[in-house]
Amino acid sequence: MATAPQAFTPLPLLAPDVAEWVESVRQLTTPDRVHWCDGSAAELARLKQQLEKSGELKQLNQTTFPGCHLAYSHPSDVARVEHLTFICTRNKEDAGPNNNWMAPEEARARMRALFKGCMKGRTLYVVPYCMGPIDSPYSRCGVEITDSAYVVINMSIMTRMGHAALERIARDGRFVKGLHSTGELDPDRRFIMHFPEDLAIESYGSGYGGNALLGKKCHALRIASWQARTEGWLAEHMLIVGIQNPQGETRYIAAAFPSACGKTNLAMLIPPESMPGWKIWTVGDDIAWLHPGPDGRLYAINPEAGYFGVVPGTNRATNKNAFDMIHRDTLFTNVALTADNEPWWEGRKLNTPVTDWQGKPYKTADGGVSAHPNSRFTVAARNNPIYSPRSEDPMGVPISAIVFGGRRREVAPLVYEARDWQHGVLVGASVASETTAAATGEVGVVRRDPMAMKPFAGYNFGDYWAHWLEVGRKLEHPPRLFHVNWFRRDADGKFMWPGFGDNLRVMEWILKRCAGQVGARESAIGYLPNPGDLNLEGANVSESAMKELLAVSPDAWRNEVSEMRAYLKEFGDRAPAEMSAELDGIEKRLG
Ligand code: GTP
Ligand code: SPV
Ligand code: MN
Repeated sequence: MATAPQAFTPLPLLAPDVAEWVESVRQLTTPDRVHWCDGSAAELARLKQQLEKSGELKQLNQTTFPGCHLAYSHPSDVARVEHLTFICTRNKEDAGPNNNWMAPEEARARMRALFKGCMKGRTLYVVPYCMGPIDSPYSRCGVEITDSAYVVINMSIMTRMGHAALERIARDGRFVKGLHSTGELDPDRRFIMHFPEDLAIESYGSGYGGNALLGKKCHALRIASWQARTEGWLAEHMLIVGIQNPQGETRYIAAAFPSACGKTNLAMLIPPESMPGWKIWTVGDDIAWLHPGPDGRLYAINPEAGYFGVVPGTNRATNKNAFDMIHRDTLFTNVALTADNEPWWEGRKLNTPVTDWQGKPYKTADGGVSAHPNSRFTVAARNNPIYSPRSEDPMGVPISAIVFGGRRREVAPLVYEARDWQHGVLVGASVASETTAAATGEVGVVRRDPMAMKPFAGYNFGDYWAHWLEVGRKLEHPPRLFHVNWFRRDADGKFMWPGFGDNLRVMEWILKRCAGQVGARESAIGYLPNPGDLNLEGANVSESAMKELLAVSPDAWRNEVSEMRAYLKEFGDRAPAEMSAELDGIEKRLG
């Protein structure tokens, strides 16, 4: 068999299946070179240098932003493309009405045609990666083949990438196969295909975020959720945060909010000055893998090793931790530039932009945005000043509460607690949220986004809810389940809740509920804080606003219940009967 010219490396010998697969992809895509990534600092430096030379990466002001770079993506390739994302199961029903579906043979044939010869003149990079701590029994490995050095750099920050991962693959004897090419970046020749039955992903025509960094949404959510169902765990779109109270006790919370709805911010929260003694520890900001532990509690690991975070809105007041963190060794994508060659974005507060996210001259007078609303930073988790040492714990952290949330200007109160796990599954399934710039399409439209997983569940939501119910039944000490909404607006369209650091006030109530230290007011939809139980000392929120934030409007909720019934109907027999029973309960309590 002819082999492509490639640097000598003993690595493939460690995992023969990988070598075989790489060779078959090489024959299909015909790259000029094959490079096996070892994940070393030297390799990373070389890749950056190479991209600087080709103009794909721009070095930023090295005095104020040491080690930072800027990349512009193609203007048509700036977010996840949900309409071009498919779950290709043998049985269409297994993908469910929540996913686009294509028959596996048809999808494979289409992708084969696209991939054929697509790497001519390019380098094929082999990126072995591990999702989760290398020594955790809960971690899972994959190999991404890509022709984008930008993707390699991102993967080296976002995952445990390189030699150690390949060694683990050899030990595990299995891995997720992810094949990616930026192709022509033509939206008409762009597909993100998932083959959960084969643990495989094929992505063509995009170089951006969740479309291209295959370890993230494609593997750690779509493929992993499928695996989790068969193996008895959960793969979720959740942050994981440790909250240390003034007594020095740390409790862990996992929270599922849809894309661009506050996960990174909550995971890195800075306590308000009026709450001295509290401390926050970030375990993860986007994805959680949750396993029932031997003690009957639910344990979470963060499969990622870095953050691919929303840049706009990040400043000293909203998230000083993130603001400081992205001042070194950070890769920015699609932000604007100042005259001093510093990155700039809406809400940075300091300085002004001279060029926009496409590198074109920017006139502030135009009124449009200069950084793309979905511009992102990629940075290693270890750069986070409050990175939890428990993030590296192979067994993960015990979860006291799971919090669901959406971005809703009305209806959903600031916080409420589900009656029990089964009711909580309905609460999670009922999450609705305004769409954001994290995916292409209209922004600000309310849609159902169950458990913040609408774009990421790798199988039928009906089966997914049944699986959630099953996991809850098996847990002797399940976490309590809550719903929050930081995004209620008043008649003038202004946010009624200060949000950000002040969200700790809500977290404190949640933790007190978990510890049985505070009562609650029972309502038709669940338990709400009694007046006076939320610590509002030093918070800038009026009594009337608080009343509104914690109100449950029977009319709005009757409407919500009937919409939810219609939504469940879409899933036919696959939607568990327990969900309708929970809706009956709410309706009855509403009177
Ligand atoms: P993904 O990375 O897309 O999954 O997003 P995310 O859920 O991590 O959202 P992130 O924390 O990056 O926040 C998205 C946007 O919401 C940013 O512009 C934030 O400034 C804003 N935001 C976050 N938390 C709050 C809050 O409590 N209140 C308000 N009003 N805005 C917030
Ligand atoms: C999201 O959209 O939820 C993200 C960004 O976290 S991406 O990696 O593009 O999925
Ligand atoms: Mn996300």
